[in-house]
Amino acid sequence: MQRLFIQRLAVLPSALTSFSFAQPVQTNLRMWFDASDPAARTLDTTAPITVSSLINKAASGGTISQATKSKQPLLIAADLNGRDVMRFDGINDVLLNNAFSSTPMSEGTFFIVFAPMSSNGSYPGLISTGSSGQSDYLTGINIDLGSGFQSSFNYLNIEGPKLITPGGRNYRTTGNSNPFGQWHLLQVNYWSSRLELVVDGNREGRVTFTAPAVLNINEVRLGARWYSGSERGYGDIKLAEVLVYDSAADCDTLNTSALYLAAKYNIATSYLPPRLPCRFQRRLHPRFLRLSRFRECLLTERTQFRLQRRHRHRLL
Ligand SMILES: [Ca+2]
Repeated sequence: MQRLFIQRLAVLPSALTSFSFAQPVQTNLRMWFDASDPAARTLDTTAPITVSSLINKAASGGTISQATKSKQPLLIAADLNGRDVMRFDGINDVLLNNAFSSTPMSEGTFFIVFAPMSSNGSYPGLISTGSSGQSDYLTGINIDLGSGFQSSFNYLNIEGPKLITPGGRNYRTTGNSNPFGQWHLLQVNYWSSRLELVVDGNREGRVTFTAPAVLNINEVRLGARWYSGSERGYGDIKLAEVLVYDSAADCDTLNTSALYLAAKYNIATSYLPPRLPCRFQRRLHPRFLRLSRFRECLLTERTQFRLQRRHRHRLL
């Protein structure tokens, strides 16, 4: 039985890595900032070349920008799988819109393709949102690298009004650490009853709660934060692309959009393709599904597996 299971599992990697998607799921997509897309960005071509604005490619629109050259992130051409990315300097670089939207999000699912380059503490930000002029950690969300000096990517802090333990918390699982300069696909679930971090498709920290607070997006920042009355927490990071859904994304959305980013930037992840073709689903052993860290989503696949077994004669 064990051998049979291994044989079945062995067919998976090549099958799974062949999946990729040309576009992320558009339903409930609230923000889509893509520095790799020449049509979605404005550059200041005075050396060094910098990014002065990014349009929101999601249907609701909006632009994040920076008029001051010295505060614009560098454009680094063909830096990641042949794609252009941005480098925020950790000193004063930020792209922002302080009148992004007055309609808050009840939940949020964030995907961020980024590389932390260093962290000297003071909560260097990847992304920050909140009510106008009010602290992100009280009115929106902040995803940052934490309060203290770090020598590797071993700390990721997530805060916001849903959180029951404000003041900083490391969502990287104890013992997990990656060198600075390495690219990752982060997924942050800021859902109605829980807040959790997924790094390259592997679930790490999680907090559950019942706070019904909304997530305000009057102000949106990439590369910095706003709290205690001023802009601060500049991140020394590279950023390629950000997707934000204003919902607890379903499994198909999670996996489709994650695989779109993973394939585009050639980042190894543990995401599974949604709705596997019948020939692969038949080979999925339930034990494999139980082993996965991405259990909720795989329950859908398991259900599909069972349904397909039951109705194989009709599906094949
Ligand atoms: Ca600068």
